[in-house]
Amino acid sequence: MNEKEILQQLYESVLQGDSAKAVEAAQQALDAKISPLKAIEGGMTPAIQEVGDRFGKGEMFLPEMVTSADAMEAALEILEPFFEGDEGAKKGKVLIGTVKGDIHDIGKNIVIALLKVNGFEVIDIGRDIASTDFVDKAVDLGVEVIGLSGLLTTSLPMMRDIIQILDDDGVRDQHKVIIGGGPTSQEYADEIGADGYGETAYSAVQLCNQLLGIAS
Ligand code: B12
Repeated sequence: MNEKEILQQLYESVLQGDSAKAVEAAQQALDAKISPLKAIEGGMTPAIQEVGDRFGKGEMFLPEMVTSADAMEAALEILEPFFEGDEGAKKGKVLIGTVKGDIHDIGKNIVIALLKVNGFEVIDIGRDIASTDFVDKAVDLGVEVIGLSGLLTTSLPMMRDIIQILDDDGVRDQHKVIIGGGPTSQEYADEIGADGYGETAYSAVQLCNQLLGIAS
């Protein structure tokens, strides 16, 4: 199979929610020396977006969205160990999680994998995390960057709250805050006073480099 066919296999397996096929296609991608990021962004992400669009239009239902998410996660497990970067460089600590009320974490996990292979120490605080927990943990661990992920419209106010709590606790200047996920935008980041917004996992790496003054 050539690259185009393998990416198509990844696309179809996620769309169909076929974990076995997704795992097989992920392995084929590695064998064909397709970079994990290309396999994700060129094959699986468009498929899961299509699933979301169909769900939004009422053409697909929750159980199908779940099996598609499972297929994507199964393939990611195969690909993630093969991300390439400069793991040796110790660039700084990033705490990242999905905000309260939101359990979407596929995107967050990709961001984490990319940050790690690009030399950041990453603390994954998980998903559906209370705003105060983000702040407490960030302070305890002395992280340079706090990454907030959210895919629901209702996640947006949580991001605002976290920045407010950092302010109230007098520690806002000790941590950079970056946001990402479907409903977020540069405009929203500006509105709540976040330090950055990233549309993709790679942009999370670029943002952290920029904010910490690291040449990339
Ligand atoms: C998969 C999925 C699920 C899975 C999640 C599994 C999991 N472990 O994550 C399941 C089936 C569990 C699920 C549940 C629900 N979902 Co859902 N889901 C999706 C779907 C189809 C794909 C999300 C995804 O994984 N995308 C792939 C990844 C790679 O992309 P990503 O998350 O955007 O992340 C990338 C970037 O955004 C960025 N990024 C992400 N985080 C961060 C953080 C930082 C700091 C930075 C810089 C960058 C960054 O980098 C990532 C990699 O490039 C979306 C549709 C969509 N278009 O987003 C709906 C969607 C998000 N879900 C939706 C809904 C409504 C729900 C439910 C409420 C459904 C229900 N009735 O129960 C529940 C919510 C449960 C909850 N409390 O959270 C809606 C949200 C609507 C809204 N505006 O609020 C969407 C948009 C579908 C739709 N069109 O209606 N969902």
